[in-house]
Amino acid sequence: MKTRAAIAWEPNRPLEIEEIDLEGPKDGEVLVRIVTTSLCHTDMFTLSGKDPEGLFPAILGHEGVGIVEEIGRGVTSVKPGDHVIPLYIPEDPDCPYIRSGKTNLCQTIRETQGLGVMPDGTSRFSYKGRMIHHYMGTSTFSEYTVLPEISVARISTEAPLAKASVMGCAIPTGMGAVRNTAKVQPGATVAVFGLGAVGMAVIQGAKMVGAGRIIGIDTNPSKFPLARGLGATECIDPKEFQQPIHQVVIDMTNGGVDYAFECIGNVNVMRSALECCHKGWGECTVIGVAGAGEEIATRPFQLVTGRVWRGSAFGGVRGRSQLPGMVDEWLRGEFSVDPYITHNMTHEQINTAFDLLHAGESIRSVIHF
Ligand code: NAD
Ligand code: AHE
Ligand code: ZN
Repeated sequence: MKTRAAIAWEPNRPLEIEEIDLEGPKDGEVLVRIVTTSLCHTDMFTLSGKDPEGLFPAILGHEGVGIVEEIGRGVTSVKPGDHVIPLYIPEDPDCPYIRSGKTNLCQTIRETQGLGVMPDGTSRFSYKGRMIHHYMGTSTFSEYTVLPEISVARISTEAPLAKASVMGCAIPTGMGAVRNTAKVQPGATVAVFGLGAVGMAVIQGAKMVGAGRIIGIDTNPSKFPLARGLGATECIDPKEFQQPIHQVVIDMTNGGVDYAFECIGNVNVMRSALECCHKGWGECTVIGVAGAGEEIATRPFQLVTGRVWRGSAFGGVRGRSQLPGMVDEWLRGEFSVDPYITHNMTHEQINTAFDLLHAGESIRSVIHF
């Protein structure tokens, strides 16, 4: 079949919308019509050429929602008409990682996903006979996309598809990092570095679990009103201080925070986020994604004296078994996705979404097909 898709031909080149060829679902695969997709910083990161796994040409996009149109042989858990969120971390109940109960990092198709192909080693996308890579196993910047059955989460048909794309990455990532990874305790003091959609979801999650103080930190103060609206008790701009930001936070909190989250992808800030944690117990969760060759550093003494450094992917959320429940929380009014959606646009305007995110002017742009 044909589908209109935004092709990333090479790093740092605007996406080009073309009608491309899409092969139908093979065994164990599903064809999904994407209704909306939103732009996450990680798509921009990969387009920048800094992603060691970045492959071109590719159909980017991993934060979306759609409707199952067709299923391949052997697919039993979804059917045409089901509303689904594509999962860049699948959930295969037979995966030893999933069976361990210790992680959401299903490895069943991780290798082929990283190579930009389906589990059988081939791509479903092509343009004038040239193979185009899948991205993160999802490729939601296409009107139609093909995914493995284990890479879709069936959600309530009550969820408005015009908004649900943000449940494909930002919100579960931030909220999940608070609840599943750091397990933030009621009354805790929390520092959130980076107030994009992910940082905002950390703030919202921290408020939901009853954190006492939530300190939002960003070099772009235009993010502060929304951060406060979602639950930040204070917001600070590192540029306004003479001292390093970790020291500022330590001074504000009588020795450091209980939990810090890095939601930027800056290795220097990852160090600050660790070092603003309280001696003896403070825990830093790294969510931001850093470029090829970049490394984190600190004095080991920071860890010896009780601080913890850990990371979180997709908020530790197991997509098929836990994401539908998070969508239900949204539908019950336990949180709102509306504050995250600062812009709505058409597929043709997708490069504007990149420009807005790059300029720090959007939280999430939702692209409607
Ligand atoms: P975003 O671009 O919307 O937000 C980043 C924020 O960081 C911006 O508000 C920016 O002003 C701020 N910032 C930049 N440099 C700063 C500095 N030195 N100090 C303080 N603030 C600074 O991005 P996003 O979509 O919210 O994603 C955030 C990060 O999380 C990215 O690295 C993204 O790739 C990553 N991410 C990871 C996961 C995961 O599962 N681990 C999931 C989604 C996104
Ligand atoms: N490909 C990059 C890493 C990118 C990365 O860390 N991806 C996160 C999700 S970011 C969503 O916005 C993730 O899920 N990682 C787990 C995994 O298995 O990829 C690199 O550095 O190679
Ligand atoms: Zn993302």
